[in-house]
Amino acid sequence: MWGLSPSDNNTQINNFKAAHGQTFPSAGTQGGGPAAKNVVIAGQNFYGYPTYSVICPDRTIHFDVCWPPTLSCFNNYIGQCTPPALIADFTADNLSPGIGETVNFTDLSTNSPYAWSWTFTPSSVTYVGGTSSTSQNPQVQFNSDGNYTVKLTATNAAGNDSETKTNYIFVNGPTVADFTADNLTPGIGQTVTFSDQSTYNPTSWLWSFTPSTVTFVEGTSASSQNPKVQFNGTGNYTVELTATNAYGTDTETKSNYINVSLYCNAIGAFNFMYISNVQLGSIDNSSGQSYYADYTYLSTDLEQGQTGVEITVENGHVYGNDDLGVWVDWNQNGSFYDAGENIVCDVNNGGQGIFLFDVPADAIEGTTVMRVRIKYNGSDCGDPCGSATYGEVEDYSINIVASDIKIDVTVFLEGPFNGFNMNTSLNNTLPLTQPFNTSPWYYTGTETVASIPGTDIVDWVLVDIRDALSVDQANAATRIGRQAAFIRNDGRIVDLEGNPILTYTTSLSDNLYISIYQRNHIPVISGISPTPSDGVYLYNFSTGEGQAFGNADGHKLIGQNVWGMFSGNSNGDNIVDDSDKNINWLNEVGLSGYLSSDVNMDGQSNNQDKNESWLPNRGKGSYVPD
Ligand SMILES: [Ca+2]
Ligand SMILES: [Ca+2]
Ligand SMILES: [Ca+2]
Ligand SMILES: [Ca+2]
Repeated sequence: MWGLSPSDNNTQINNFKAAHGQTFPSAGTQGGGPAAKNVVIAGQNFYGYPTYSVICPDRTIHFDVCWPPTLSCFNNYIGQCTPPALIADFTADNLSPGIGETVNFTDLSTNSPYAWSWTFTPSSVTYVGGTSSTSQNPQVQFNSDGNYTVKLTATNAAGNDSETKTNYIFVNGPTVADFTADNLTPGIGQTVTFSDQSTYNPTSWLWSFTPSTVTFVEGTSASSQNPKVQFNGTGNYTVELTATNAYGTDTETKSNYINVSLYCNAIGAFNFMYISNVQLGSIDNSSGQSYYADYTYLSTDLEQGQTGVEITVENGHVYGNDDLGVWVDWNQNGSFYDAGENIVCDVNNGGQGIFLFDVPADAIEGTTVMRVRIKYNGSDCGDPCGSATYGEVEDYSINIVASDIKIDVTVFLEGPFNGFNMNTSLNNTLPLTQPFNTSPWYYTGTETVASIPGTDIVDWVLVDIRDALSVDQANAATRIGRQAAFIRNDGRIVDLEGNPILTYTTSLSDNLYISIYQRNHIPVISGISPTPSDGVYLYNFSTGEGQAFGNADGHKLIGQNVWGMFSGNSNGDNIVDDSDKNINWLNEVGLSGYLSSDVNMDGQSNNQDKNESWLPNRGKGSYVPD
C-alpha cells in the first residue's frame, strides 16, 4: 500500500496515486488528525500520527518525508520502496489454428512489465505483423501440426516471472484417417456402428467395404462420419475410410476387419427369468437357465404357408415385467432382422404364453433357425442379437417343407367324346411312359407306369398349375408345378395309380390356375381360380363356357351342357392349322395305332379325322398364356 497524508490536498494525492497506478487509499495524517488506518509496522498496529509519510507496498514506511508534499519530494522515498512483483500471464485468440494461420497472443502480465520473451516448443513458428519473440503481443504462425507449448517470461522493475502453458496450441494438419467399430464379429443383418477416429477434424468421409454387400442403415451413408452398417454375407470384410480436411486426405484400410457369422451372438444373464420350456411342433424342450443354449439339434417341420402355428414358451421364474421375443430366419439369410421374422413379441407380460404365427408362403425350404429370448422389463421384446442384462436365449431348428397343392380336375376331349362320356379306343395302345417328352412340350418328367391304371383311361394328359394374380398373367413363367397324368372316360384326371387327386409339392403365393395339355387337342387354362375345399382345389372345365379362359373361343360346346377341348390339333401346339393336316395327318393317314393325327382317337388316322375334327376347328387357337 502506498500512502500519503490525507492532509494534503486531495488533488495532489490523487495525482500521485494516478501517476503510480495506485488505487488503495492512502494512510497517515498530520499531527492532531485522525489516526492512520490499515497500517501495521513490525507486526504492530500503527496508531501514530505521522505527517507526510510514504507507505510502501511491503508496509515499510517513511515519515515526514518532506514539506510541502510535492511529487519531486516524494519520488525519492517512493524509489526506496521495493517495487511490486510481476505475475506473468497471456492468452491467445485461437487455440486450434491450422498450419500458417496467424494467432494473436496478448500479454496479461501484471504490474507494469517492460520486457517480454516468448518461447514456443517446438520452435517451428514464424512471427508476423512486425512482431518478434520479444514483443508484448506477438503475432505467430505455426509451421507444423501438433501441440505447441507456449512460455512467456515478463520483466518489470521487481524482476521477472514466467508462465508456461503446456500444449496450449493445437495446430491442425492433414488428417490421419482412423476408425473403430463397436462389433467386429456381428451376425448377418446386425447393425455395426463405425466411429471416425481421424485426427485434425476431417470435414468429409468416404467409407468402403469389400465385399460391398453391406447396407447403410438409420439414415447413414457411405459419406457419414459414423455410419451404421449391416453386413449381408458371411465372412471377412475389409473396411476402408478416406477422410479429408482442409490440409489433406488420408485413407485407412483395415483388412478383414469385420468377421460376419451366419447368426449373431445373443445371451442373457443372471438366474432370474429363463426359458424353461419351448413347444413347437415336435419340439418339446424343458431346460434350466444357461444364459444361452444351442438346441438347434432339435428340429420340427413346418409347411410353407402354414397358418395358425402354435408355439408355447414357459418362463422358469416369472416377473411381471418380463418380455418374450421369438424370431425365425424365414429367408435363411442368417439374419433375424428381416421383415416378418419376429414372430412373437410379448412385452411386460410375464415372458411366456401360447402364441400363434403363420409360416410365410415364401419361406425357403430346408432347415433354418428359430431364436427365443426372455428378458426383463423393457419397452420391447428385445433384440435378436446381443446381450441382455437378464434372461436367456435359446436357438432351435425349423425345417421348412413345401406345402402340397392338391387338385381334382375334370375336362373333356372333343375327339373321343360320344355325347355321354369319352371312348377308350386307345386304352390298349397307350404308352407306359408319358408322351410329352417331344415337341412342343419337351416335358422331362419320368412318369412311367407298369400298366395303364384302368380300362376307363382315355389317354395321357399334362397338367400345369400356375401361380398368378390373374389368368391373363398366368404365363409359363408362373408355372409352379407340372405332371403327366391320365384322363378317364368320365373326364376325371387321375394320377399314375388312378387316384383322382393330383398332388404338387409346392406352395402358392397368389391365385391358382390349372392348364391341361393333350397330344392332339388345343390346351386350355382355367378361366377362374378355384379355392380349396378340404385342402383340394376342385375344378371342372366342362360345366360352362367361362370355365376355360377365352370362353367359347377357349373351348367348345361338345354336348348337352358339356364343354370340351378343341380337337384337330395333330401336332399338339397352340393352334389348329394346315400343318396339322399337311404334316401329321398326311404322314399317318391310313395307319392304325397311337397316332397324333388320330384326332378323334378311334385308333385310326383317316378322312374322318380330317373332315369331321380338323376342318371344323381350323383356325382355333389356345388361350393358355405363353
Ligand atoms: Ca433354458
Ligand atoms: Ca432372415
Ligand atoms: Ca396344330
Ligand atoms: Ca381317327
